[in-house]
Amino acid sequence: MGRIKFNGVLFLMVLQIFLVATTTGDERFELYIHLVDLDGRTFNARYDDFKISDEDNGYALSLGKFNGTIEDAMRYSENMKFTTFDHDNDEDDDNCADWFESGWWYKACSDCYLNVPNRNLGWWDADNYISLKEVKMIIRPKEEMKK
Ligand SMILES: [Ca+2]
Repeated sequence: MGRIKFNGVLFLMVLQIFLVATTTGDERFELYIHLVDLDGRTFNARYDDFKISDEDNGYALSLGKFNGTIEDAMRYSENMKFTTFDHDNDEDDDNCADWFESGWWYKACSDCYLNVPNRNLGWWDADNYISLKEVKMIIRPKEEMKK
């Protein structure tokens, strides 16, 4: 199973391009995250109103309501701006993007690590850090919520 090595900016650009290209107004998007741990157990985390603010607001994250089979670990990053190597928007004394070699909506730093090239991918579930061998982030229109 290969792992795509996005740098933070590319990752953001892909997200932004998708959201801009597909948003026609008041559509909402669901973020569906599929996780597989080292023992092959699968989990999912779903957020029903995934949004990223514009560049002027630092691509801040908002998530909507959570549903899933694991803890709501991404919530910790909600409202955080995106941090990259050259834009330290996190609350840590250092730059979390430097530590983890990738961009993310870091706070100090994160409760989930889904985009880290040289460390274990992982997700905090209560007091357990679940190491992951596979992560998929899927963004799809929330059809039933269209006005
Ligand atoms: Ca910092």
